[in-house]
Amino acid sequence: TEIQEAHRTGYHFQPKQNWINDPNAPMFYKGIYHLFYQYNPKGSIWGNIVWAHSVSEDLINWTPLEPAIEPSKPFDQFGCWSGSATVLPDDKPVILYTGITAEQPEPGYQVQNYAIPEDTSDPYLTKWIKPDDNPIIKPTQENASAFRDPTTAWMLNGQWEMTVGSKQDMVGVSYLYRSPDFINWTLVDHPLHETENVGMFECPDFYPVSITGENGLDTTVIEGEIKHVFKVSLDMTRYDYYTIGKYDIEQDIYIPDEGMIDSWAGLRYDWGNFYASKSFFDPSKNRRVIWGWANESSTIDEYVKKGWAGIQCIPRTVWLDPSGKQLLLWPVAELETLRDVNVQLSNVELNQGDKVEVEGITVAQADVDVVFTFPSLDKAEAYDNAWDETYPPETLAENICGVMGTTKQGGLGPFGLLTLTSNDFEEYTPVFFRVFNTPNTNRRVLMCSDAMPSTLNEQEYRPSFGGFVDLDLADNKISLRSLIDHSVVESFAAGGKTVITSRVYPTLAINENAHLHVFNNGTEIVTIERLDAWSMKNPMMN
Ligand code: DQQ
Repeated sequence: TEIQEAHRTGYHFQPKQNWINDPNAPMFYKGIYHLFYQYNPKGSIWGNIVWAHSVSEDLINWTPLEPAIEPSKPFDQFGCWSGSATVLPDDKPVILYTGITAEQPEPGYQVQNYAIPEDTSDPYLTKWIKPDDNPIIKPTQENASAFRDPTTAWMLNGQWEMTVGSKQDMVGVSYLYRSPDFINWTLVDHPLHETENVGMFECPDFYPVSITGENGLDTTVIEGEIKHVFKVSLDMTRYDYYTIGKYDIEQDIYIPDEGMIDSWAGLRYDWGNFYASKSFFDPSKNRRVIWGWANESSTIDEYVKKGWAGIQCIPRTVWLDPSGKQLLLWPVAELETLRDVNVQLSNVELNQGDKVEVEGITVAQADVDVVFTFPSLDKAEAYDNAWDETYPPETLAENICGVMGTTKQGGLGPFGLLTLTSNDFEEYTPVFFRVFNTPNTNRRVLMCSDAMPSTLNEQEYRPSFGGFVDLDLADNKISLRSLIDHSVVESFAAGGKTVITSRVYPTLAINENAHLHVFNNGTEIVTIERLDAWSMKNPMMN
């Protein structure tokens, strides 16, 4: 049981016990942040799903309330699945969610429902009512078992619009609905968007981003100096993919920008364990924030034994990269209030084979921010073109990370952090870069977060997650921030260009027996220009 306790996170969102999955209907209302989430009140595997509810003033310290929405009526008696909140004019929040009305056809007969607060003057929105005119949207015969996760609504030509995830065979479909009053909804004759060969669109998210700054925008903004983001969670690969494009309000469709890859090989919020995410606009700080769920990577037996499963990743501010070609994601600034003891390094040279230990903080619960520099790209190792033939585009980065781990010496890299390291390196979770010499600049910088050596327990799922970082390296510099929290390592490269979350279960590198090192295993010298590492305090966590 000591190990089970050791794997619980300190500052990541989780309830006291039991299973959690998707974040639902995040919102800011009368000074309070709300997070609802899919929760099994009866155990630590998926099932009996209700909407659990917690509130916060800072997105970091959380107080639990009673579940907001639970199965009770014919329109949701077999489950209350994911959905979203919209704050209507006059400060009236409404939740749209998927109700399961029958167990057949599997995984359940799906309708869309609404719920409203009993008392809108209560900033905690403690009690929710499910009116009797539910369900407000029924599926067709064909999509009854694949018709779920309504989005936050926006307004077009004086009517509300929102979209619901679905599929037709292997085509992912985002059905569009329209309503004058938020209760009577009609299906628009064409979807907002559809994508071939990807399967079910789970948890779609559709929102504007500014092309002139980092500020976020309310979902009702549909015109101006903006682009739109369309995100879906694809259940066959279990990643959150997005494209950037245009919401064409004449045709009422979303059109990805030229050059966007609208498939499994497309852009991801996170190249690791991060799913079913949902964003919201925070008017108090003028930002858009994304919540995403990180499932366990251990066996079901282990969830049952430890009595809990699943965490929410640290909420991330999201905005458009100045290139317009991708998003940037960065942990919300409030996380920094948990920073405690600090240690720093500066101008430390790492030769091939060097490991420098970072001591003096609680490295199993830490925030590490580092900038690496190097003299030039001259020693970058050759990119092997055979990889492009061998691996499918959607797993290319991960496959290269798998074959070229930290122990294979390179030219410029591998270099980076060895997190959650045991005394004699029996266990370590490396987060690192390898730079390749290739004419394809999109594949020059590879970031890896490798769970393979993370634990001696070979039962665990230990993927070598990877993603490319779209960076020209003209300044011979790259930054890395890792949030380490016992069984999770969330890492952000180059200011949030590429993000990877890994769940890991060390058997030795736990609590005070965990170490942190900075390493280089390339022939080129790499300098730690600056490193800051902090112990992280425990917030109030449910
Ligand atoms: N989880 C919910 C569904 C959603 C899926 C059920 C995504 O509404 O499609 O718990 O993880």
